[in-house]
Amino acid sequence: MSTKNVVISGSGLWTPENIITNEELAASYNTYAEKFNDENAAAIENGEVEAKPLSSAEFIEKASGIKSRYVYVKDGILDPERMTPNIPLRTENELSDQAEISVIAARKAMAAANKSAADIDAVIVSCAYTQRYYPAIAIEVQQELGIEGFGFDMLVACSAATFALQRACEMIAAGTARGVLVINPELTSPQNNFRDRDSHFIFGDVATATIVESADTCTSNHSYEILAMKAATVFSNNIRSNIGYMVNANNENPFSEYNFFHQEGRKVFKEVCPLAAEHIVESIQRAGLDIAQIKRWWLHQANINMNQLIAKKILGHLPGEREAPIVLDRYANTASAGSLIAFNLHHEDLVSGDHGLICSFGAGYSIGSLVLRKR
Ligand code: CO8
Repeated sequence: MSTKNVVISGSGLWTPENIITNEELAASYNTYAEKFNDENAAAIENGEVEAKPLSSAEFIEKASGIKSRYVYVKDGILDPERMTPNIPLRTENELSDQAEISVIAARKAMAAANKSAADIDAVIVSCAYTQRYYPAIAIEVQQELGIEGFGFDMLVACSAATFALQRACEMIAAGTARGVLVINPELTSPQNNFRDRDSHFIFGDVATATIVESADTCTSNHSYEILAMKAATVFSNNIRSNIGYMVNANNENPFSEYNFFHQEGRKVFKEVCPLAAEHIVESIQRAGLDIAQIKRWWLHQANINMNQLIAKKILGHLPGEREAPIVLDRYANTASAGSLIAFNLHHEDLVSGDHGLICSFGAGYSIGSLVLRKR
């Protein structure tokens, strides 16, 4: 199936108003850890309980490149007695949290692409977690925006956005939809274990949206032909989040470490970097291009050292800020949305004929890429 007539024609970004700095996060975690250690001093002393080690803002920035993150709701996260956002439950008649942020990003993407609801036939909400199983968040968004046709949710952790864009591209190429709205409402903070020193700093909240359509209908000022796409998955237990609909039946504590996001960060780093580098090279070959022809690298935003290692492997040099823009310093890891935040903020300066690559890599493991050419 040729994808050459399929274009990305609009991008939207919703950024939460609330910021948490590394300093704030480390201070709150350390208060929690010191209290825990005080309360368990005797058990720690005789080896029954492990002391909680302390965190530091310096470590976080050095190990990850993250300086701060945006969160949907800040209230509760920094409270050492709670350490999770305080998000009031909405009634079934209210717009759900994820639909609300999806709609904001979607409207921006539709405006950028000069599209109205009547031009869209399908809505895909694709992210690391949806806040419920059904009705699909995508169908709620579809109704809110007045879109006819169909919508569905899909989950592929870090590669949810790239995998959904690929499905959208296939729909346009197959003629089963005229325009597809892909949204990635990444509300990671409720699943982030802020009591875990190794991961409390990793994630942030955001929503991105993208319009995919045929070049024949495109009237956008900034549009990109999809020259090639590639998706790959390899099963790994090194990044897991076990919370799910069986939690009651399992008679387990829903707030146990087992249920929250957890990872073997070092192993992930070592295993994913070579996989991603190899994948990217193949994807560019599939587009019939050379590495040197790629002007902009919109890479997954999990860890700056990871991005530098992958880019250096492929390019032979460390990429500059314009070549491979970094947004994780402000946004942290936003699961699947990171590469699309980078795309949203850093694509308008490209000129006709310039090539770029969107690539995600992470949990699953999953890797997804799209090679683009500006029209
Ligand atoms: N403060 C101070 N010191 C610390 C801290 C801290 N917060 N954490 C660890 N340390 C210490 C360690 O104890 C260790 O000490 P020692 O050397 O004495 O043993 C030292 O610092 C180094 O620790 P690490 O080896 O753990 O540190 P690294 O340098 O490897 O960095 C990272 C850790 C940042 C986790 C890094 O390994 C990494 O980024 N790995 C890849 C991670 C990645 O990409 N994961 C993907 C996750 S996201 C995803 O896939 C999608 C899921 C989406 C949903 C999320 C919802 C919540």
